[in-house]
Amino acid sequence: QPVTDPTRIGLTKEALKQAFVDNLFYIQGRFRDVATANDIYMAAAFTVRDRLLARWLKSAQHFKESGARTLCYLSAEYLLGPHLINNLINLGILETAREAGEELGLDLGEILATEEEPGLGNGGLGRLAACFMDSLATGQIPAIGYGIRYEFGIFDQAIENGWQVEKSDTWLKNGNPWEIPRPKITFPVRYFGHTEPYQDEQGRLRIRWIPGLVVEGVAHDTPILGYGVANANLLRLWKAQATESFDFQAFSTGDYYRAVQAKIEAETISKVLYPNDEPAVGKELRLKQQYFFVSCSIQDMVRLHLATVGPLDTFADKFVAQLNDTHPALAVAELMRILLDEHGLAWEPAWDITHRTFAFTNHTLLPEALETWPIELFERLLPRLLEIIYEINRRFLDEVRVRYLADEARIARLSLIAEGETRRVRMAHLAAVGSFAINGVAALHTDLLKTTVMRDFHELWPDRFHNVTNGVSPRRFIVVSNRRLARLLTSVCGNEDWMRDLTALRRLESLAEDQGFHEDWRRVKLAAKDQLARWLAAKTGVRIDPQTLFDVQAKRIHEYKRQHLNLLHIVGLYQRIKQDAQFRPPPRTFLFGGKAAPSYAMAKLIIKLINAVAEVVNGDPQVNGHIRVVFVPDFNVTTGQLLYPAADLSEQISLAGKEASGTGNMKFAMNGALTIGTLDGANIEIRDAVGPENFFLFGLTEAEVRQRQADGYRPSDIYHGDPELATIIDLIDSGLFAHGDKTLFRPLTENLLRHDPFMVLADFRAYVSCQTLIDEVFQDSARWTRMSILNVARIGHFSSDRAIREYGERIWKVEPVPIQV
Ligand code: 26R
Repeated sequence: QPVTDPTRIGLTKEALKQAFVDNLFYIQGRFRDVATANDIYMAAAFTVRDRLLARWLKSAQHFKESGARTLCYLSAEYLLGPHLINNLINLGILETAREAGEELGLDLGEILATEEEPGLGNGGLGRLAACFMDSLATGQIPAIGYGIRYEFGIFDQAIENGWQVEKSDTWLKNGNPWEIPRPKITFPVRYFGHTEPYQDEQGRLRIRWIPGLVVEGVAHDTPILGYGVANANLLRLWKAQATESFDFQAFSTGDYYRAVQAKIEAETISKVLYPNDEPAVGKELRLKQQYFFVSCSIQDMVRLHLATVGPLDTFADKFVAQLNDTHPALAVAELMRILLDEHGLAWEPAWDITHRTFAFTNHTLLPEALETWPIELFERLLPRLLEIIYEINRRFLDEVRVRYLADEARIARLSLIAEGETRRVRMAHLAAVGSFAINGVAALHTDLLKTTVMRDFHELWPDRFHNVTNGVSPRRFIVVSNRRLARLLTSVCGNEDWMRDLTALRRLESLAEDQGFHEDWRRVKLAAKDQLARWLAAKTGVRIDPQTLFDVQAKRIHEYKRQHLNLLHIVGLYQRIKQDAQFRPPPRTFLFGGKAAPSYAMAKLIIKLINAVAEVVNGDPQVNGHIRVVFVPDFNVTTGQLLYPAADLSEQISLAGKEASGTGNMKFAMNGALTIGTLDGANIEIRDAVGPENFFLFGLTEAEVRQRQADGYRPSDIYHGDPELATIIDLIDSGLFAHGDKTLFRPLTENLLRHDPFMVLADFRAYVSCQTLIDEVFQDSARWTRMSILNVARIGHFSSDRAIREYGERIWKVEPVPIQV
C-alpha cells in the first residue's frame, strides 16, 4: 500500500513544518518550548528519514523485480560524516528546510551542528567506502554496503599539554535516528569448537562444525539516498548480541554469572573500531570482528538469493562482492563453507560460484599493514575456515606447480600460508586467489602492486589486474562543505548538473582570466577562511588571520605522510624571520589536523612537536604577524568540511611510492586549494589533469627513491651538507620547543639522522625551494586565482561518480536501475 500522507513524504515547507511538529510530539514526546537541542535535531532527522523510506522501499522492491545484479560492498569501515545535511541536499530540500525552520523559530545551522557524526572508520579507506555508497546510489546502481555497527567509532581526539589524548566516541548516546534495527534479520556466527565428518541422506561425506561459541548478528539498516534521484540503497551494519539459547543454557543450570559473561563476550565483538596504523598483529578480537561481519553478510546474501531467485548456481550472476582491502577476505572461505557444508555443493561448482563473486581492492603497500593471522589462532577460532583455506591452497598450488614446474621458491611465495617460526595465513593471498579481479587505487599504486607485493600473482594472472583511481563525492566535499562555492559554480554553469557530472566544471576555464570572476572566487575563499577562523576562535581560543595564506595538512599522522617535513620548513622560516629583518615572505598560517593511532609513539611525538612549535612561534612577538601554527583538534569529516574550503595550499607530501592514492588531495583541489606535492599516489594524476603549471611539484620520484635506497641512503650526509637543515634539527634538539628539555624530541631527530626511512632529509631542500616559489606566486594574486580556478575546472575526473562508473563497467558489470518517485 503506497504511503501518500504529505506529513510523511511531502517536500513542501508546510509539510515539513507539520511533520517536524508531529515528530517532536509523537517521537520525542516534547512540546516545542521544553524541547532540548537534541529533541529538535531528532525530530528534524525523523522528518527527513520518513522521506527516505518511501524511496528506499520502492528501490528495494523494484530492484527485486528487475532481477538486476546487486553490488555488495564489504567493508570493515564506513566514515560517513553527518547524515542530515547530506540527505537534505540529496532530497533537494535544503532551502525549504531552512525556511521551514525559520518559520518555527529554529536555526537550521544549529540543528545540523547537533548531529554526532558516525565515525565508523579510520581514514582514507573508510571515507572512500562512504563516498562510494553516495555515488552508487546517485549512479542508480543497486547496492548493499555491509559492515559493523561499532558502538564506539574512531576515538575523539583532545589535545592536552600538546599531546594527543583519546576520548571514547559515544556517537550513539543520544540515539541514532538514521538506522532501523531489524531484530528479525539475524544470523548465527560460530567460533571455536571442532569439526567432524558425517554422511548426509544421500550418503555423501559432509563436514559439520560444532562451535564452542555462537554469537548473533542483528541487522541495523541505514538508507543511503542518491543525489537528485529516487534511488536509495541499503547500508546494513551488524551488531553482535548473545544468542538466546546460549543464555538459556546457562540460566537453566543456575549459572547466572556465566550467562552474563557469555553475553558480554558476544557483545564485545561489535563494541569498538580498531585504530589502523597499528601493526596487523594477531589480535583475536579483530579476527573475530572480521569473521562476524563477513559471515552475517554472506549468509544474508545467500538468504536474499534463495528468497528471490532460487538456485545457487546463479548466485554470482545476481551478486558481486567487492572486498575493501583484506579485512573482509574471509568472505571467500565463508561462501565456500556455506555452499559446501550448508547446501551440500561439491567443491568445483562451489568454487566456480565463489570465484565469480568476489573482487578485491588493495589500499596499501606498507608491509606492516599486510594482514596475516597466526595459524594457531585461526585454528582455534575458525577451525572449519582453516580447513577450507588449506584446501583452496592445495588446489591453487597444484595449479601453480603445473605452470612453474619445480619452482619451489615461487610456490612458497604464492602460498596462502607463510611458513616460518609461526605459520600464518596471508589474507591478501586468500583475497587474490578467491577473486576474479584485483585492483589498486591509483595508477602508480597499481603499477607498484603488480611489480612488488602482488608480483607473482600478476605474472600468474595478468588479466585480473585493474586500476581504478579513487574519487570523492562532490556532494559531500563541495555542496555540503562549501555552500558558497557551490552557488558560484551553479551560477557559472547555469544549473546544478555539475553536482552529478563534475566534468561540467570545465566551463570555468573560460573565466580563468576574468577579473570580475576572480573577485567572486576570492570572496568565496575568504569567506570560508573567515568561517574557519571564527569556528577555531570559539572552539579553541586560537586566533588566525583570514588574510594570510592558509597552508593545510590534514590526514592521519604517519611518518610516511611526513608532517615532520612540513615542520622542518616551519622551524626554518621561524629562524630566518628572527635573524633576517629583510626576509619577509607573505604571512602564512600553518594548519595541521589528524589523529595518531593510540599506540604509534612516533606519530604522537609528531603531534607534540607541532604543538610545541606552535607554542613558541605563536608566542613570539617578533614573528607573530608572519607565521602562525595551529593544530586543529579532532580532525574528522565534520572538521574536514571546515578545513577543505578554507585552504589556499594543500600539503600532499608523502614519500613517493608510499601513499596508495590519497583522497584528501582531491578534496582540497575541489575547493580551489593549490597542491604542493610529490609524485605519489593520485597526486600524479591530479597534476596531469590540472596541468603541471598549476601544481607545485617537488621531491624524489619513486624510481629515484628506490635508487637512493639501493645506493645506501645516509641521511647524516645530508645533514652535514646543508647548514640550514642542520641548524633546524639542532634547534629542535636544543630544547627550545620543550622548555629546555633536550631529550623530548630526540627519538624523532635521531631517527631522521640515523635511518630516515621516509627520506625526509633527502626531500627537504627541494621542499623548501618549492615553498619559496609558492610565496612568490601567492603574492601575484591574479596568477594564484587563475591557478585555483583551473584546479577546480579540471578536477572532475576525481569524482567518486567516475570511479564507481569504472568499477561498474570494468569489474562489476552492473547496470543502473532508475527508480521513479
Ligand atoms: C591491517 C591494519 C592494521 C590496517 C592498516 C591500514 C588496517 C587499515 C589500514 C588503512 C589503510 C588500508 C588505508 O586507509 N589506506 C588508504 O586508503 C585510501 C583509499 O584507497 C587511500 O587513498 C590511501 O592512500 C591509503 O593510505
